[in-house]
Amino acid sequence: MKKLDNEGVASVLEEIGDLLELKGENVFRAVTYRAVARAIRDLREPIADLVAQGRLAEIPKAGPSVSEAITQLVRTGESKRHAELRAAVPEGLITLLRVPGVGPATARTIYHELKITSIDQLEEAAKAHRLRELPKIQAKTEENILRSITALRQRTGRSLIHHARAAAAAMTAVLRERTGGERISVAGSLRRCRETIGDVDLLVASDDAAPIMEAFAAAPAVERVLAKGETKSSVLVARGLQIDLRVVPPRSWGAALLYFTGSKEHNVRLRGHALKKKLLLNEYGLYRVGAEERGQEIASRTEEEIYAALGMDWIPPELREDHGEIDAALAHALPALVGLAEVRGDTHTHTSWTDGRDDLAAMARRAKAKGYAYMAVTDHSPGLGMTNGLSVERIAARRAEIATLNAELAPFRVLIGTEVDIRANGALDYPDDVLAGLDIVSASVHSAFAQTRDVMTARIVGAMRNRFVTAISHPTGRLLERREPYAVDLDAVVAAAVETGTWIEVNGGPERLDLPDVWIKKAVERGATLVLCSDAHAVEELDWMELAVATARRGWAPPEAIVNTRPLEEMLAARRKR
Ligand code: DGT
Ligand code: CA
Ligand code: CA
Ligand code: ZN
Repeated sequence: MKKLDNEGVASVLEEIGDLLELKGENVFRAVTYRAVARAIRDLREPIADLVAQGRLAEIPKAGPSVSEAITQLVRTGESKRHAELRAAVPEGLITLLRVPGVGPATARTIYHELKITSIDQLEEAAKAHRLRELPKIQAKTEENILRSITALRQRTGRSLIHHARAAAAAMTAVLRERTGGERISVAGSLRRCRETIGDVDLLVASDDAAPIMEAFAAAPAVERVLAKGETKSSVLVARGLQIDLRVVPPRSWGAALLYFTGSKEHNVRLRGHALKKKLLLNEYGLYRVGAEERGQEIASRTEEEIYAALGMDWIPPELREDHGEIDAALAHALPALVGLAEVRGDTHTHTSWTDGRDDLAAMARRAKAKGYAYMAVTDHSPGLGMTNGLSVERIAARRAEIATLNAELAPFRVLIGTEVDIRANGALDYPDDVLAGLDIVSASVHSAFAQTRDVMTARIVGAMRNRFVTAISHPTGRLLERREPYAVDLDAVVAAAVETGTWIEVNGGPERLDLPDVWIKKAVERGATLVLCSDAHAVEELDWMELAVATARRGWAPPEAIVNTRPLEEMLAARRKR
């Protein structure tokens, strides 16, 4: 029996919604299933507990038939309604729906009019402009579909870091509970906080591997056991994510953690450096060449003692990419990297006034509870019709709400800001006199991504030259595993940041992580000012600041390069443009 967690239940309910719509049933039924799916994703406890305690009525909109589906999914891993719908809807139709931008209505039209049942056929038809001849499908939709198919093909199968982190945390909790006090750590790319994760690597120190292997394979999140050995096992969890577990002897903990954290390139360089000192480094320890057989290691218990025996400072995992960190560690010249505790506020957040889920009061209270001194609310400008952008009148109304909140939360401060659209022609979506009255103005590109590199660069740099623009948001526009960055000359953007004093955002949204790490390093070297942000659209997403911090650390950024490590007044003073 396949056990489903909250994410698993939510995705089946979402698919029921899609299937209902594909079948042409009442859309409101579909909307209900999707709303409940979203509520389950947002739950802070296992849906199985709600089922067990008869508390499904606590989920808004979960009527009798939705509740029945949830109960069946939790108890058996399957839902009768889902199975019936799958049987009633042709497979080809479901396939078309996998293309982002193809909703149920479009899928039905394409399927019935053109008898298209595969993504290859859909691509062919779009290229031949046969889609735009269909009722209710415009040329623009056809172009979007073609772009989505290209994006689908670009997917590497790597996971976004927040999904990998959640899976690793859940598994670590299970291992901790079932196996006692052993040391447990993530390793691999997740410990290095790479922007996407191939698989999760977990490491446990113990002399008794068998019970740990058992607990791992039997963990609730496991969908399939790929391999189960004496000291190494692999499983699949939700979304096709793989988790590898290795159990290592406690005396080799440091050497194993070093080895399995990688990167491979870092390890290779480190071993080469060891060999120059006639030392051998492997996953068990550091040895004098020739002495490894006798098991007399020079160092092995901690990473610190191994690096020290090699004459180096301990290297933070985020830097272990062979980007110069080994030479810096030898010279005792590694940068002091920014840490989460140094961040004093979040300057890019959204609320239910535009496309956020939670209201400003909830967002501000959570930001304060996180220990911040300030939070800027930066809802969208009206250019983004789809996100219900704030008209100038609505901004004005917002000030009263902010004043009330500031009275309640003092000394914490809510700042009024905007994420203002940079229109295709380079103009900003609010006039200067509106921008002048705001505390934080973040400018960003959300449209016309296909512009040439020169046009896009001029568009962005032009916005940065506006004296009221505080920061440039998500500068490359990439969406990891979904959309390539637009063409833009980042050298010119960094130069403009230095010249004008505009901050460059490091957006912690797990799909963005933008500015990317390699560019952060260049921007810091050239003296640009960075600002770390969550871009949260819901209270729990304020935690995405952690990912902005991780990305900044991967870019070697010290706290001095980051404006929101400063107290409120200093941060505000740093908005002055040159
Ligand atoms: P990923 O999973 O693609 O996001 O990237 P990693 O870095 O987590 O790679 P993974 O899972 O294949 O291996 C985890 C670590 O184990 C890796 O960072 C370094 C170490 N490792 C694995 N295979 C080798 C190898 O053939 N040589 C060396 N030196 N190290 C390896
Ligand atoms: Ca890995
Ligand atoms: Ca692995
Ligand atoms: Zn935003």
